[in-house]
Amino acid sequence: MRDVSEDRSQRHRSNEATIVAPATPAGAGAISILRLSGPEAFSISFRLTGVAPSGHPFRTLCRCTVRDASGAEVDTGLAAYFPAPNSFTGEDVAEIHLHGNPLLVAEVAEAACALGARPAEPGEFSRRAFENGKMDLTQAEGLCDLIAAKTALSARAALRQLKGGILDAVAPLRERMLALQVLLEASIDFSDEEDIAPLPTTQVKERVSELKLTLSRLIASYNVGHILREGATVAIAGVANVGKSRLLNRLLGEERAIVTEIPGTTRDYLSGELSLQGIPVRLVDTAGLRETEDPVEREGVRRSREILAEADLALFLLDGSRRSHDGDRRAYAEVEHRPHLLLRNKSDLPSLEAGERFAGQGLRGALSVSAKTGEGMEALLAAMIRELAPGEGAVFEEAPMTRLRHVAAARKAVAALERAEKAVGEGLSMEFPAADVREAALALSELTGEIAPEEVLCAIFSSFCIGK
Ligand SMILES: Nc1nc2c(ncn2[C@@H]2O[C@H](COP(=O)(O)OP(=O)(O)OP(=O)(O)O)[C@@H](O)[C@H]2O)c(=O)[nH]1
Ligand SMILES: [Mg+2]
Repeated sequence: MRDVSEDRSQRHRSNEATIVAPATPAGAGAISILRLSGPEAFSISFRLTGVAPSGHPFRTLCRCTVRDASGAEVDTGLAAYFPAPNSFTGEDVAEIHLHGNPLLVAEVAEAACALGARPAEPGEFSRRAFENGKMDLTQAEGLCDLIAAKTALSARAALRQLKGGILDAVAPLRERMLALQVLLEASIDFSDEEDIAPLPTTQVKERVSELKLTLSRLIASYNVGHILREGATVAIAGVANVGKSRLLNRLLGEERAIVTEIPGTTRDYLSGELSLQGIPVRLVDTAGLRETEDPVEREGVRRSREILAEADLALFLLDGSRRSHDGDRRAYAEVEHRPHLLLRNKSDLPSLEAGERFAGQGLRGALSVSAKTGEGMEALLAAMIRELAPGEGAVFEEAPMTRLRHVAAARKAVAALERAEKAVGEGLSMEFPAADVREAALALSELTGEIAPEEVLCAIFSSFCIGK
């Protein structure tokens, strides 16, 4: 893992308290690990296990008898010591491996507290790692996401973030901003000295626009990043009776939705989850988009529109066994300008209009599928992956932005750079763009947590589980 201790050593604050918590989940298992971090971690562990830190090589496990605070035997186990600063938290860390009975774990944790430790708060180990410069805020988030990832691909993305992927993209940008700020300030200070040329405006503009471009690429990576972290919503849309529900059932591999030949069967939306080659997907079947007098169906259509508005991708279905009509075109107008795939369903039936055009495009470009026989499903899945994770290889090599927090900070930086551009364009004194560029750099410092406010840090770390 990338160590950022130098960047943020000023943040270091010594934690007086020694904390203790199980590092393994609650419940019975082969083993459970109790972790201690802080100035007393070694001495408390020594009292509990009899393993002297000085008499035993660091970072290796040593067999021991575990005792409670009164010295009574509780278990046989293993102990290991990780001295500061080469530990997860950057402090002295001791691990005691016990047999996996929650009662034993609670007993030994209590004994540790009797000897001077206190129970750790949620995320407190990670928070200390962050405070001690072992990782930046995006890496801490990556750690949290790695533990929570629902698919292997999500886990890989979280791992890249944990290893410093976002930090590696953002830190050099901030350096470039600070360097530009210095140059701009220099041109103010020396503006009355004739032999020092101020930075030409064109060069300033060029540098600012390069920075903006890189930031906008990072912001765009959120499209894939948030899908990897939270999963994508894919909505199935189209007029009544085109086979939306049957397609949902086909893709989920179960009879989830009611399918009938009666138009208007689906009134409410319903959904199921699937993994699309590792991309977590929530697939939503919606009520057919049509004007109707029936208040129940009308409410269903309204909800469908809401789902469509927030979906990452829409699968728009036509019934390939009949000519498309105005209703299809009106419904299509609702998805046309959002990410969507056009599908011609019921390919098992004879097609009436092979050369038909729809909404200005040849229907030949539409994917031909049959929810009934499964024909065209592989091509459909491949197309969905292409839409949800464009440039799959390239994007997945990097660590995309995964949270709105990242995007908000990057947008703040872009806005500041735009102000700088404007100031330069208006020929204002260089101190104005210099201040704007500095503000952009500060926004990136917020992203990595260098200057994150306490509430932000609390919100992030308290969402971690105890022992993390
Ligand atoms: N032959 C054939 N029939 C299909 C196919 N897909 C759906 N159908 C039939 O078309 C009719 C409508 O299917 P549904 O899945 O209920 O259609 P829907 O779009 O969900 O309809 P609403 O819920 O009313 O909006 C049913 O009789 C299905 O069996 C297909 O690929 N081939
Ligand atoms: Mg339906």
